[in-house]
Amino acid sequence: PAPPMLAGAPLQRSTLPLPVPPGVGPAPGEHERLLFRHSMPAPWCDVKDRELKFDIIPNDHPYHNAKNPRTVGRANEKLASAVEEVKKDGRTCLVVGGDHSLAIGSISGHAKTEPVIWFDAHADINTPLTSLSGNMHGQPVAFLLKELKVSGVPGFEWLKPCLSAEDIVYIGLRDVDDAEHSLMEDTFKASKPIHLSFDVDGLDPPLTPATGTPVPGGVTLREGIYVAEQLYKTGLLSAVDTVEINPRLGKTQEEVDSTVNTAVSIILSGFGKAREGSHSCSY
Ligand code: 6HN
Ligand code: MN
Ligand code: MN
Ligand code: MN
Repeated sequence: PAPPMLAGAPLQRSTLPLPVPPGVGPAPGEHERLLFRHSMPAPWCDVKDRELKFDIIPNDHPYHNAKNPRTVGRANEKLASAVEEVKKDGRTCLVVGGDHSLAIGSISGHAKTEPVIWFDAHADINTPLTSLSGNMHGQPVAFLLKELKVSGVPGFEWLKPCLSAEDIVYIGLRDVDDAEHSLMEDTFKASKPIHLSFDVDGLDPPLTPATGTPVPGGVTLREGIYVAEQLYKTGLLSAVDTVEINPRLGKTQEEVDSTVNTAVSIILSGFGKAREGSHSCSY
């Protein structure tokens, strides 16, 4: 069938850089295996895969509270270049993580990336100074915002903050640290290419049990799919991150399967699968 249209261009979708951050989450290749074992055929998508390999930097001492800054910084530098290449190729970019710190590279590589939809239980806007956990997955928004001027972090010398606070829309927030409250703003002007950064912990925990920081009271599957379908329908969805899927944290095979199946159904909706049945043209 003829491919559907996205933003007026023939659809050549789905490139999969698979950035599994070193030492964290599933073993290399595991995401890919899980994703393909569970994915339904998507015949309208022309998929081009790639897998990124990252180095663990020795003696990677914290920068203020931020842990593993060099390892995470250089991994993100590599991811940013990979995303940039995919976008130059005119494709929609799907990144399968990995934790949410990968959004620093993914969004930087996407560059003309306003607005960003941050789907998450968490605001991920701590700085190396405010973070209580030191975990980089709680800080990507701060690194990306021009207003916050995070600088001097080893491993991130390449990074140029590319977002303004008004470019970010949060969906699903329900676990925001005190220090994060003062840093937030929601505005949405949907006329430019959209970047969806989808943390599966934005959904209600029983849907995606295999994730690191679940928070009760999340978004239903119906609502999550609706968000992805509506973003697809704007014709402006230009890049998608799916993050915090960690099969090692599933207590049973069933928990792993439901997490992966949920993520796959969100991805398919963002790439044009409609619940009433998919069409070979947009609408
Ligand atoms: N994530 N606000 C907490 C922190 O450690 O900074 C939680 C971050 C969770 C990050 O998985 O979205
Ligand atoms: Mn995490
Ligand atoms: Mn997150
Ligand atoms: Mn989260």
